[in-house]
Amino acid sequence: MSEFRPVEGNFEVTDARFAIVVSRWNGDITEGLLRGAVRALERQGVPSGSIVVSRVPGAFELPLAAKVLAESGRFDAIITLGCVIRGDTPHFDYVCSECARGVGEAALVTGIPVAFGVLTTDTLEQAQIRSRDDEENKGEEAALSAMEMASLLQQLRG
Ligand code: INI
Repeated sequence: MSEFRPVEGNFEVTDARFAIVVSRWNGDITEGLLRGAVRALERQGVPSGSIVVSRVPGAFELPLAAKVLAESGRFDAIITLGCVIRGDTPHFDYVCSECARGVGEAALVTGIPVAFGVLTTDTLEQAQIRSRDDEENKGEEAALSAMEMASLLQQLRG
């Protein structure tokens, strides 16, 4: 059996810079996601001076802000945080799909990782569970993904 040299991301990202874009819609939830994301970054030793937080009105606006931040060349990864609750809006599907598509496109056109920390839930209770200050916090998960991808791309680019 051949030995392959693994090329994998890790969480040694103390010299990396991160931008977090947070939507103000469902602010109680998105601020919980933000606390989780910052907690994860700081746990890995990312200094607060290497984290920029920017706010947008709603999840629909996340992709453009993420793209502009990625294009700035100042960040190794972007983290988007938002919350869309099905019961709150008849255009739930449009907001969610456009947000997800746009976040993915921002990463592909800029070559900078953009993590998708956007909750799309049926109820407020489901969103609360995923934004609490515990291990289920999805902001934390998005930050972990951003760190791993920043590290992986550094290695892939040599
Ligand atoms: N934006 C959200 O982030 N979450 C929602 O639940 C939501 N609802 O319910 O409508 C929402 N709408 C606003 C949207 O993201 C845009 O800000 C708005 O359409 C202006 O472009």
